[in-house]
Amino acid sequence: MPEEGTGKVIPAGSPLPDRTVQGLISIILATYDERENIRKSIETIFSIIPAPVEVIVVDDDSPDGTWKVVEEMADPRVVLVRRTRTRGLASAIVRGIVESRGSIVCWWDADMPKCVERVPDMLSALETADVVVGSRYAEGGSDERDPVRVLTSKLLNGMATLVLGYGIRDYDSGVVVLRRRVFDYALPEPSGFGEYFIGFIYTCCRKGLRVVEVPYTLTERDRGISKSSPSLLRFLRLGVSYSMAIWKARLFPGD
Ligand SMILES: Nc1nc2c(ncn2[C@@H]2O[C@H](COP(=O)(O)OP(=O)(O)O)[C@@H](O)[C@H]2O)c(=O)[nH]1
Ligand SMILES: [Mg+2]
Repeated sequence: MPEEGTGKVIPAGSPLPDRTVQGLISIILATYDERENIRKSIETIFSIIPAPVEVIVVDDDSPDGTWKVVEEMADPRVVLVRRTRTRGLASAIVRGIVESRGSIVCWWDADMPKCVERVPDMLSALETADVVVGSRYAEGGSDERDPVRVLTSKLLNGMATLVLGYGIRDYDSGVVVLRRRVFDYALPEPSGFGEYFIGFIYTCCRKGLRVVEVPYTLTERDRGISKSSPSLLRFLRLGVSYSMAIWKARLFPGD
């Protein structure tokens, strides 16, 4: 697709173009077949998180019509991005970042309204940090999903903590609250499922940003099917991919 040139030169070392709305909290929800969860997730956000808040739903043309539910809500605080030309969790999060305007940016799964209850504490922690990760393994956190998923997650995160360090215990949490300026230092890699989180958090730590964990409890999804473990094969494949992401971050950290 041909690019339109503007002739504008951005000076070396400039931060990202600044269209930030100070004080606005942008919350990104990537969705695929979350028809049964999305309304409650959005309503919970507005009932718990202090305004001003914008919710950005990035839906990949879900066959179950998740996008339609959001469209019908017709809430001016909600931005809907319906992607039809690409798919994937990581690239959806990045698209949400591109659309966001808040000086604080957050994201988590669209199937877990319960985790929103921890967000006020995460926002308080952000007063003295750049990145706040919702952590199942910090003191007080827990994982109440089925034992196989809990064990796999513990093994992966145990390895990540050993290999990557910085005291982070939940390297693939996927629940985060951060300051927009973090994107001047690190951006998630827009490919794959939840692997992006490992490299992203590691880069934030490596670049000297203040990354802290706040405990939360991960429960089974309210309704619908998990996209990371709809089958044993997909689950195992992702396990290998997450392990590789840990080693890739350590051995080929990039700039
Ligand atoms: N936009 C988009 N979102 C996705 C895709 N796959 C999963 N998601 C969303 O990513 C989040 C995590 O997926 P989920 O099924 O909960 O995975 P799990 O938590 O590992 O069981 C949920 O909000 C999903 O709806 C995708 O291909 N595109
Ligand atoms: Mg989930």
